[in-house]
Amino acid sequence: MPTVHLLDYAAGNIRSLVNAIEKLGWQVEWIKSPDDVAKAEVKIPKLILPGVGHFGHCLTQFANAGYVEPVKAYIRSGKPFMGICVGLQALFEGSTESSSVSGLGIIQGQLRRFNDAEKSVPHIGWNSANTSSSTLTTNAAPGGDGEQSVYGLRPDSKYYYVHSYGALYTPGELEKQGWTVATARYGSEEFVGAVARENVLATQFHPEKSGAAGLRVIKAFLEGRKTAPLPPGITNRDVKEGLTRRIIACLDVRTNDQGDLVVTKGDQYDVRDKSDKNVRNLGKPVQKAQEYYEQGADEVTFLNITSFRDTPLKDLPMLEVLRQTAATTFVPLTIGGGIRDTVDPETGIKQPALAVASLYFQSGADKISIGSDAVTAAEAYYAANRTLTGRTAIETISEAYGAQAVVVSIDPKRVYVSEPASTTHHIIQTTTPGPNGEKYCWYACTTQGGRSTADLDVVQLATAVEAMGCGEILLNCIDKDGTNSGFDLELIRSVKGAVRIPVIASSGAGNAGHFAEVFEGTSVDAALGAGMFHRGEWTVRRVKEELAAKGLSVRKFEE
Ligand code: 1PR
Repeated sequence: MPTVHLLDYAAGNIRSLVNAIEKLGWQVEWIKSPDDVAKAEVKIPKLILPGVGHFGHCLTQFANAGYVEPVKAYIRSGKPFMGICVGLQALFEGSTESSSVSGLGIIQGQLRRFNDAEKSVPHIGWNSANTSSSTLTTNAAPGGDGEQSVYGLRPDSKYYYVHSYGALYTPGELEKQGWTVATARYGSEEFVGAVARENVLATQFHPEKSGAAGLRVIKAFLEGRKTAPLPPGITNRDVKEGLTRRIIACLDVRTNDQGDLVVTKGDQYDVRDKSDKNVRNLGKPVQKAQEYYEQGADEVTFLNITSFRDTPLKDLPMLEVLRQTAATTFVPLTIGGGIRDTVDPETGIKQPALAVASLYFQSGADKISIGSDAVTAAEAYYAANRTLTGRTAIETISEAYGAQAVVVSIDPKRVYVSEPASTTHHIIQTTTPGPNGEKYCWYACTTQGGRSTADLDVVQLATAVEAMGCGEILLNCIDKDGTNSGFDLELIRSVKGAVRIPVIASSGAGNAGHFAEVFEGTSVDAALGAGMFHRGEWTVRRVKEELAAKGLSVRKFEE
């Protein structure tokens, strides 16, 4: 089996990259010290520099381990080199994310944070990497008559991005340095999605998480195919569309009374069948996830819904579910349930939330989702006059793996009031009055799957976790869960109005029209469905087809 070398300098979840490379029939060898790279002149035919999270954190680790000069020398030697995400950012001179830390300076330029006045930051989701014909003519060596694709990049494909900082694109600047550039648009900002020059390819997006389109790019790099003709009828074009509408399939997982780990689904969080009282069994987690991947789901989320009873360290089957899914499902995977400081049942030793999260990341998760513990942390934050301790699960995991890896899952339920003055909580005026005709409500945050309710409203929780370094909110709604009556648009607008990080709408989806309604009626960043997919009433593909017919941009599944 041919071998590619990966540089291991503690740069976050790299399991998926290994899975993608192995799927393509290559094997991975790890570079564990700068000496290994120095020997590269003879021994290392191809090198990949992965990276995720914080520029300063990654580059400091990288520099402290002594990699800067050996990697620069490797690149100068002319051997194939690929950088991914922070691995692309590392090639620049620096980033405003950590002005005191230097990049490798192979590309002249600085990275800057996206402008969050007009859009959510981080930029999370599927976007383009388009090489305009003009850049190609200047810098890539065209072969044949037709239009050329650079390293398998195609203008009709979408790639998975997750980052807050990027190389904002100024036409001609990088091209003058000899780079061929593929760009994407986020809001009004155009940024660099990928660059290529001589022996170097670097992508801001994660090819290992970008389905068949991403695997094609990795394959082209591994096989040394810098350019290839585009399929007939497809031409390079300037970037236009921007981020596509993200559709997420969610699997609530638990052990049923027979001891099997099953995908289940509740009605307003009650997962037991009304007649026989058994836990609803809607399928096997790994199989279901694979189905949704093949239907074109942009992400898959697993929620271990009973882990509050026990520590997830005991939930080894869940880790196995993740491992197996990550081996064949090349889209981002999120896992939630039980992520908090805990005690290892085997040893009695305290395990911090970061250790629990690390287990999940090593098993193939790209993001972890925190529910109950976020509520406890937010209550402590307000009790201490909005003081951050640096010790909460959100803060420690965000610090180590980056904000984009930390989702907070909120389980709110409506509390109706007759008069706004009757509570200090964030009130909305509702078009769905309460049982006694109340025209106002607030949303109380719950823990332990709705079993316990906190005196904390959803806006308080969302703003607190944003301050702690959470990168995305998964906004459920107990009143809407399993009702097939559409998302709670009032709830979504109120949370979107309070935070700058992306928000995923969840609970209530029953048909494609509900997805269209939430995307057209709110500024939400992604929408999630569960029951309608599990029961086979809708496929993700059909939902996307209907959204596309309404003019909403979606990613199509590529074989
Ligand atoms: O509190 O950190 O241990 O995490 C537990 C996680 O499990 C939380 O994210 C919490 O939302 C979830 N959870 C706990 N109990 C339940 C339950 O259903 N009894 N499920 C539960 C939450 C909600 C959604 C669901 C949507 C869409 N599931 O994710 O998939 O409501 O459903 P629909 O499209 O069918 O309407 P911790």
